[in-house]
Amino acid sequence: MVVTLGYWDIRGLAHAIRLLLEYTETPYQERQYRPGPAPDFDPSDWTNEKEKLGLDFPNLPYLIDGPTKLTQSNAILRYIARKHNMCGETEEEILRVDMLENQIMDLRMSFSQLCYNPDFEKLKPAYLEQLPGKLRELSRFLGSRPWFAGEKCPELQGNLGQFLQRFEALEKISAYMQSGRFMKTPVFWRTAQWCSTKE
Ligand SMILES: N[C@@H](CCC(=O)N[C@@H](CS)C(=O)NCC(=O)O)C(=O)O
Repeated sequence: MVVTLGYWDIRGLAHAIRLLLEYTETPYQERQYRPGPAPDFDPSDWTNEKEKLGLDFPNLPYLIDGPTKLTQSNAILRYIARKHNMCGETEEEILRVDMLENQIMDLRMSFSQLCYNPDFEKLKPAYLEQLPGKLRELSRFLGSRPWFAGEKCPELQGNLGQFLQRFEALEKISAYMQSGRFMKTPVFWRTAQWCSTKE
């Protein structure tokens, strides 16, 4: 059965879900919601449907898989991952997945808070100052393992960079990235100060 992924017409919180759907060869279709033009960015394409989909906690992204309807991006990722035994097997693996899920969410949220802040340029130096430390933690966590469970940044040239190369070289991911379905940009919604338009 084809699952439906609903989200805005940006990468945002749906990107990891799209990658996982592609990687697991899950047949899916997208319902991409499109806000109206500036300056109002009318969200009614979404809000008109929001309460009619039978979602317990109506939000974007959502995934509808037959009778199963869910929101919360990490719950969606875990739902797909569980079907393919990708949540870790040993206690150590499960713990690494749990920690990483939340650590990455914190990193993404601090980045998106910066990108949606009207004082983006003012706040950027402090953000960039703490970023290498955060990436070093991530790099240490990956260590010499092949898999976990912007600005020029040397931390991304070591094992994290190689991890990214391994990830993007996965057959399904590489095919997706070369397909018309892949969304390089925009990463954020129309009101963000960084990467809110299509390149
Ligand atoms: N914790 C939620 C956050 C969801 C969220 O903030 N969604 C934003 C887009 S990134 C949205 O526009 N939601 C639609 C709404 O609030 O009606 C998740 O991880 O899925």
